[in-house]
Amino acid sequence: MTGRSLSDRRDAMEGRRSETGFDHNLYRLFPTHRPRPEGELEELERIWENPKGWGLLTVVNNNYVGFFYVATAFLFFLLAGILALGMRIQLAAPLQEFLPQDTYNQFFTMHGTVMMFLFAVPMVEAIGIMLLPQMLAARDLPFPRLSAYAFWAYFVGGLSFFASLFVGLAPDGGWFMYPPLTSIAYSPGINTDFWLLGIGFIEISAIAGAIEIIVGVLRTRAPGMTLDRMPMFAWAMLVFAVMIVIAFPSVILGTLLLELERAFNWPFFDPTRGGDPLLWQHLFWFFGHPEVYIIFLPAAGLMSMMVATIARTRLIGYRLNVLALVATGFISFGVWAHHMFATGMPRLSTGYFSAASMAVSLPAGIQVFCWIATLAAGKIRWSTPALFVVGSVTIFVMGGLTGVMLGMVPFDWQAHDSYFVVAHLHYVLLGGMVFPMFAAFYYWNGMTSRNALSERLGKWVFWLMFTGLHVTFLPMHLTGMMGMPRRVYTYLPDRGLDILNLVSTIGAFIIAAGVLLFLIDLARKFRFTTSDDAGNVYGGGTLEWLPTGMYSTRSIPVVRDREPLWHDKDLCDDVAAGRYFLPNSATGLRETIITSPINAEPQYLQLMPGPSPYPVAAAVFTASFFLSLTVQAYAFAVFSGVVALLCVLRWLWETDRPIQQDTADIGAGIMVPIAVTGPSGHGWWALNVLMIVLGMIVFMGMFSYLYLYGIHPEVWIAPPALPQTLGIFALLASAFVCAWLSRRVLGGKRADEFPGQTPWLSAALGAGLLVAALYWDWTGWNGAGLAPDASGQGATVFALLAFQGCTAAIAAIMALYLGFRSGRGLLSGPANVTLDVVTRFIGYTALQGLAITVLVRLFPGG
Ligand SMILES: [Cu+2]
Repeated sequence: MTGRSLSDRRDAMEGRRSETGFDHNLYRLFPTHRPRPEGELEELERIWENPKGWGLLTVVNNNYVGFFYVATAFLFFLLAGILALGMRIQLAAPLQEFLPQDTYNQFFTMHGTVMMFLFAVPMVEAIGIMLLPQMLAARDLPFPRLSAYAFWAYFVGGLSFFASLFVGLAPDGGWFMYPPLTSIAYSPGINTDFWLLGIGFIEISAIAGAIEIIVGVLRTRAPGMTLDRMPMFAWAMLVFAVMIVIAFPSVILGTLLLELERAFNWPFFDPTRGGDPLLWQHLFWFFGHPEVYIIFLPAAGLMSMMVATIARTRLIGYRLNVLALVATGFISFGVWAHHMFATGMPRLSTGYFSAASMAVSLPAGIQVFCWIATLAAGKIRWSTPALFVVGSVTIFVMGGLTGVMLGMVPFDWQAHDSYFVVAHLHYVLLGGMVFPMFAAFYYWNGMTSRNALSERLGKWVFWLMFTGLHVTFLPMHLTGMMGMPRRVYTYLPDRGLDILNLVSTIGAFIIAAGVLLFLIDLARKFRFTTSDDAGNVYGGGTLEWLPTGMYSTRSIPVVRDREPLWHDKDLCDDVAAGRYFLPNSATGLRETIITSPINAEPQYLQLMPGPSPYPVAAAVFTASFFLSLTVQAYAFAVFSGVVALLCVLRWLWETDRPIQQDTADIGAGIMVPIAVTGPSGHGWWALNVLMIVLGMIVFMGMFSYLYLYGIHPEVWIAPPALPQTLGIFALLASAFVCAWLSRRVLGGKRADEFPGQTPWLSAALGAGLLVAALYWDWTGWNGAGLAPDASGQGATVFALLAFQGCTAAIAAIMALYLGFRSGRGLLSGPANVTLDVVTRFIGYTALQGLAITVLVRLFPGG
C-alpha cells in the first residue's frame, strides 16, 4: 500500500501537465471498494462472446485473429524450412541431381520470399495483434475488423502464392527480383508476375496491420500508462509500424512499376529507352534494408521484456533502450545502398553508405549491452526462454560482426554474392528474430494455452537448434571465402567444398530435429483457450498477465509503474473484482477507453464493432482480384474487385453507427464522451497514417522520375504549355476548397441548421473536379506527344498520373458513400466521422495532384 501512495505522490510532485485537461487526482478514486453487482461479469462475457464453428470465420476479436495469424505465420516458417532442407540435400555432395536447376531456382526464391514476406513480418505483426491489447489493458485494438481483414488477406493470398510452387510456376529470380533478369525478355512466364502481384498484395495487408498497431499503441493504452511506462514491446511495435508505413510503399511502387513494364511495356528499367535497372535496386533496398530492422526490432522488444523477467529485475537502461530503438529505425533508412556496393556507384556514395552502415551497429550494440547488464545485475533462472534469449544474443552478435565486415566496401567486393553473405544474413535473422520468437513462444504460451510447454523438452529443442545453427552456417563463411557463389544449384568436386557442404547439410537436419521436437511438444501440450490459461509461468510484471477473458482484462487498471504487477501485489485481485475503469460495459456494447497519446489520459469511449462476415469476404475477393490479374483473367479480376469494394463499403456502413447517448460513465462516476471527431478521434489518426502511406508511394514515384531524368536527360521532352498547367492548378485548388467548405462551414453546424444535402453535394463536386483535372492532364500529356511506352519520362509521368487516378477514384467513391449516408439521414451533427474522413481525403487527393503537377511540369529538361 505504501508503494502505491508513494508513486501517487510522485505524480503530484512531478506536476505532470495534462494534455487534455484531465484531472489526475481522479486516479486516486481507484481502486474503489465497490460491491460486485449480480450478473455484471456475465453481461461482459455475453457482449464479447464469439460465434462458434463456421462462425469463427467472422470473428474479429484479437485473441482469435492474433492466434490464427501466429499459427499461419508459423506454418509458412515450416514450409520455407522444408524448402531449405531440399536445397541442403541437393548441395550435400557435388554434381547431384536431387533438384533440377529450374526447380532449385524456384526453391531458393521461394525460401527467401516466404521467410521474409510470409513468415517474418507477418509473425511479428501477429504477435503484436495477439499481445498488445492485453499488454496495454485495452479491450481490443481500435479497428478489430481491419485486423481480421489483414489476416484473411494474408492467409488466402499467402497460401495461393505458395501453391504456385506445386504447378512449377513459382518465381525463380531470387527473393529480390532484379531486372533485367525478371523483365519480360529473360523471364517470359507468369512466375515473376506471381511474385509481383502476390507480394504487392501481402504488403498491403502488412500496412493495414501497421495502421492498427500505430493507433492502438498511441490511443488505447490503459489510463496512466504514459509513454515512459509503456512496455518495451509496445515501443518496439510502434517503431516497427512507423517503419512499415515508410518503407513498404517503396516496394509496393517497385512491384507496380515492374508489373507495368512486363504487362504494358512501360520502360522503367530498360536502359535503351531512358529507364535504368538500378532504379529497381534503389526502390527495393530502400524497403529491403529497413525490412531487416522491421523484423529485428519487435523481437528486440520481446527480448527486453523477457530479459527483465528472466533476471528477476527491472530492465537496465529503459530510456536508453527506447532511444536505441528509435535511432535504429531512423538510421536504417540511410544505409540501403550497401547492398549495391558492387554496382559501380560513385566513390563518395559508397563512402557515405559504408559509414552509415557501421553507425547502425551502435544502437543495436546499446540494446545488447542493456540486456547483458540486466542479466548480470539480476539472478538468472535458467528456463527454456532464458536459454533462447541468451543464445539469441550470442548468435546475433556473431552475425552483427560479419555485418560490420561486409559494410566495408573492399571486403564487400570480395564477398558479394558468395556464401559468406548467406552465413551473415542467417546469423542475423535467426539470432535477431527466430530465436527470440521461440523464447516468446515458451514465455507467452501461458496466455493462450491451458498447459505450459515442457521445460525438459524445451531445453532439448534449444540445444538442437543452437548446435544445428552453428554446424550449418559457420562452414558457410569458409565456403564463401573460398569463392562458392550463392544461388547456384551445384558445384564441382575436389575444390575443398565437399566436406564443408556436407557438414552444413547435417547441421540443417539438426535444426530441423529441434523444430520437430518443438512441434511434438506443441501437439502434446498446447490447448487453445481464452480464459482458463496456464498463466504467468515465468513471473512477468506487465499487464498481459492480469486475469483475462475475451474482453481482455475484467476492468482497466490505472497504471503507476512500468511493471505494474511487481509494483502492486493486489492488482490482479482488484482488476478481477472490477475495481478500476470500465468494470462492466458502460453502453451495453463492445467498447474501449481511448486515451491521449503521451500521458494516456482518458478522453472518450470508443464503441467497437463485433463479428462480421464482411472482412473475410472482402479479403477473399481482394486476393482473387490479384490472382486473376496474375493469370490474366481480367473480367474475373474486375468482378472480384467490385465485390471486394462492396464488402468494404458494407462493413464501413455498419461501423459508423448513429449514437444514442452523448456520454458514458467509465467507472467511479467519471463521465467521458462517446464519439469525437477531429484530431482527438482515433479515425482521424488512422486516416493520417493512410495518407502518409499514399504520400510515400507518390514520393518514391517522384524519386523515380528524378532519378531517371538524372541518368537519361537526353530523352526528356517539354511539357504541355503554361496555360494548361495553370488550368490544372485551378481545378485542383477548387477541389480543395470544396472539401474544406463541406467540412468547416457546413459540417460544423447541426443537421437542422442547413439543407440536408449540402455537405455531401459540395464533397461530390470536389471529387468530380479531381477526376476532371486528371482527365485534362492526361490528354494534355498525350497532346504534347508523350506516350507511356516511349521513354522513362513517359513511363514515370503516366505512372504518377495513373496513381493520381486511383486516388481520385477512391475519393469519388467516398463522396458517393457520403451521399448515401446523407440520404438515409445518417449524417447528423458535427460529430460525424464519415464527413470528416471523406472531406479530408478529398483535400489530400487535391494536394497530391498539385505536387505531381508541379514536379513533372517544372522539371522537364529537354
Ligand atoms: Cu542492409
